[in-house]
Amino acid sequence: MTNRLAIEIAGLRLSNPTMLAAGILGLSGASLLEAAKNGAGAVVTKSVGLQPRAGYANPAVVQVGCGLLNAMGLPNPGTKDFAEEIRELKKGGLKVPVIASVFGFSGEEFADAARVLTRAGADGVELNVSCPHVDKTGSEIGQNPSLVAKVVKRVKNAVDTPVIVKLTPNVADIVEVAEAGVRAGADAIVAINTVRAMAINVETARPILANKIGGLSGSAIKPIAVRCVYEIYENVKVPIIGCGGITSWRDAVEFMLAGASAVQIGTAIASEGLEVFKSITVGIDSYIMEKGFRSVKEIVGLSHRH
Ligand code: RRO
Repeated sequence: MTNRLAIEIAGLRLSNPTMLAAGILGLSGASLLEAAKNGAGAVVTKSVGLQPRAGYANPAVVQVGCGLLNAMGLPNPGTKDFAEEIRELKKGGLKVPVIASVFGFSGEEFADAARVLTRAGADGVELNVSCPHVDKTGSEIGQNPSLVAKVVKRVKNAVDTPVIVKLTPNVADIVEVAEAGVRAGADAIVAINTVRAMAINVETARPILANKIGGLSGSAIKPIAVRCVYEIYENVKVPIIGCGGITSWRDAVEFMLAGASAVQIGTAIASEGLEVFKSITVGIDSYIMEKGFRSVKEIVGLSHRH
């Protein structure tokens, strides 16, 4: 029997279009495996760089209206240690693609990190050029199309796996950045990372996050993310992975109608638990059956007909 939920992204075969987003549970092989066992069609690791980083002081996460605000500051064990996690994970029988999210402070660092983690068994790499609150990396690269192109080219020359670029919404024109990434060889795009934001405690008059400024995720950013996917789909040919506030199957379908071939789920795991992968997958399946489609592929970009 053919699986009507199966989808291919730049050569990666997903049995359903849900993915674990970067930064959520992705710091250990065991938690990535848990997400896969709960139905994720692919898993993305926390962003990992060449050197270990402690990240920012607490409070690093705060709940705000309709979302979460974070400034974790790229805490990670470094590629050398994390390569072991990936090796164990692959030995431990992971049945879905694992995508290594990598960051660096230069194109060369991105390429070296990507090389180490793909050699350890990662099936693809996601370039984090979009973290909104760490100096000299993340959105400082992702806000500049020529820097994005430079990083993508370096990584493409370093690895044989698909290279996916995760974009920041904190730009005037996300299409321009997406096009630069694709011209440089990106195989797919993730839209979007968190929206630069802050919260202030009115009793103490202090910014709540230790880093003061952070990134907003969750339902609050969903319409921004849908708009970004829609605009990118009109202008680039590579698959788009939607990310930003997806909590229900309706959200997932909305992103697919906007042009996403798959969706990443992050913040919703905090409120819904890992069951969210199954509930979204079952909901998408019922939707395509009820609407008379044979495959989930048929709904990708459908809203552009109107
Ligand atoms: O670690 C973080 O603070 C972080 C990262 Br790497 C990112 O890409 N997006 C975000 O909201 N936080």
